[in-house]
Amino acid sequence: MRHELFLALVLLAPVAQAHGAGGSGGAIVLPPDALDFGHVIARVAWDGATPTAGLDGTLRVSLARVSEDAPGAVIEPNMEPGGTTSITFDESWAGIVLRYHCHPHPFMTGNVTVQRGAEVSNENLIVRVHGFMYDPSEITIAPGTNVTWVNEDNVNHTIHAMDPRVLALGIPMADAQDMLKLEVSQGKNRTLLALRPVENLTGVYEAHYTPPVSGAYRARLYGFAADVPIDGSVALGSVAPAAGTGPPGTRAVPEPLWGVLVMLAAVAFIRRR
Ligand SMILES: [Cu+2]
Repeated sequence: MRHELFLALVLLAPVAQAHGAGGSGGAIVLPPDALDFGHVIARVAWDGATPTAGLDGTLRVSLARVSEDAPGAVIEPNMEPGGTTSITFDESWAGIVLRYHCHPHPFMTGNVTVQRGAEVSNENLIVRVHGFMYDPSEITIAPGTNVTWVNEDNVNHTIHAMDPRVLALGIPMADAQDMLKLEVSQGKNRTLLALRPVENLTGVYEAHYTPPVSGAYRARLYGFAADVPIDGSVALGSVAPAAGTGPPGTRAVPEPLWGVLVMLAAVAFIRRR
């Protein structure tokens, strides 16, 4: 009897293992700055170029739930490195906002607004897919415009439409806004920022921040998203010195000067005694 049980366990173990590991389907390749919390993937980055000290910057936080059962409508199932996909948005698209994302990287989101009378019309608009982003991610075009996505990354991407099933991929604000904190730090300076939703993009939030000084900044995202505990930090890159402060290095001059002054004061103090 015991032998039978043992045998059953030995035979079933690989099955159970395969079942557990098989849930993810294809391997998900995440960009180096993605924060992987298991069922939730987060990204925190400057929205646009890294700002200059003293100038307004915007941080973008993208949250996505990893879900294998919500693939959405497939526009491009597999765009290999160097591959392209084109769609002509004809008159039937007028008034429609097409929201899309990359299935293996659900934090990659974009949308196409098709509007009669829009400035961009009757041309071929290129959307570059690079650095795990669609660029530009939001476009407004007139019917008749052709859009071509070009994959410049060295991993495969997809274009999946955000139908209602896929909208569940983004983590809604009611959950994220109240449960998540975004802290930006530089040296000993720490600032807690409020997250605001980006209109029309589920799971994408932004926070406005003016870096006070130049230097290397980090962001820490912590709390809960979709009941998953979140705590991770990413480098935000180096903020450039404020414009008009001269070449780099000039600001470091006062520091050694202070050192000399303190030493002179110390010598004077000791001599007096
Ligand atoms: Cu992708």
